[in-house]
Amino acid sequence: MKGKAKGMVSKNSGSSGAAPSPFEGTKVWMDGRFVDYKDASVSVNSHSLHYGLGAFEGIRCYETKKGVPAIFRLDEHIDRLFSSCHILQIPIPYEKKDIKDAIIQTVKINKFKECYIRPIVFIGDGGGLGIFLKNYDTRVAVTAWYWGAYLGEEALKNGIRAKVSSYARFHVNTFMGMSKSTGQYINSILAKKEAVNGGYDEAIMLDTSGLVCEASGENIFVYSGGFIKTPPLSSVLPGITRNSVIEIMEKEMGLKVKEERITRDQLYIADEVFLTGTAAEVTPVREIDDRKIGAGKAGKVALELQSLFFDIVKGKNGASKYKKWLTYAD
Ligand code: PPE
Repeated sequence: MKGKAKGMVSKNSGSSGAAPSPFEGTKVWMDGRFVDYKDASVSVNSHSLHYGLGAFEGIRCYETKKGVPAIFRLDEHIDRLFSSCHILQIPIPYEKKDIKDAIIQTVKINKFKECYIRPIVFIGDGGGLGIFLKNYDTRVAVTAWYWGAYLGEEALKNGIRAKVSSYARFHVNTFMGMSKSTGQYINSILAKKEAVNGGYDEAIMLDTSGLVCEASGENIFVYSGGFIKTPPLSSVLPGITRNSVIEIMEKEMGLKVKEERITRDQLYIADEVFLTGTAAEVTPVREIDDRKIGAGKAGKVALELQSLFFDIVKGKNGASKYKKWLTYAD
């Protein structure tokens, strides 16, 4: 994401040398009304803080050709948030349309041109603590801030170096992976830290039987022998970017996408590997476990897809047939 927007962080600003908070000065929708970011606080005995039960979304809003910001696939993100809560048995005291409206208003009230939006459903302290929760004090907040390229602009252009993690992705019967729940991200945090400490950009996670699942915060795709492959939904988060790029590759690039199990060594010998996610967008992978992938640089398929993706999210260049994916915040 390029361009200045409110809340953008500048590495060099601030006399102490520390980057200012990207959240400072923003307004947050919390439990039905807007409050200043500094007042959007949570009790130390919030149940979610202690045990990690909560659900969230990450949604991007892009500046479009029209000059009006557009939220990408808002309905699908709201559907996934409600599905997550259904799986986790968290009652939400709002209708989907209330949350949709709260998200649109959050973009508008903060006058964002581009931003990353984070709706979160969590449990407050009203029901007390303890694993058995009888009375759910469900809280809902929508925050938004400027978040540039997740893995850096360089990563989008030239690709990243990834490492297969020593941490296994959780078993399908552990955390309920179809839900985007807060607590399960401990697994991703451990893997990401290990990868970055080892000098890599991102961690690729295998399941408990050793097959490829996804990266710490992205779905994974392989281009090999003229086909695109990606692991089936039984082992990965049902990524909304994953779903979008499958449609773009099939309809715009004439590629066949197969959802099938992938082994670690199939990654090494692939022509291309790339990651997709709301935050990471379409990021090529140029190296895995110190082995070059293809020519060892961002691949042609990944870069073409990335360019189509950016046109679509920004409502540019013949993207009109994808306008169903954009909700204008005007
Ligand atoms: N897998 C995981 C584990 C994941 O966290 C994400 C999103 C995806 C796949 C892609 O899903 P989607 O965004 O719907 O295409 N990760 C979010 C959080 C990143 C973060 O650091 O926080 C995101 O991209 O917003």
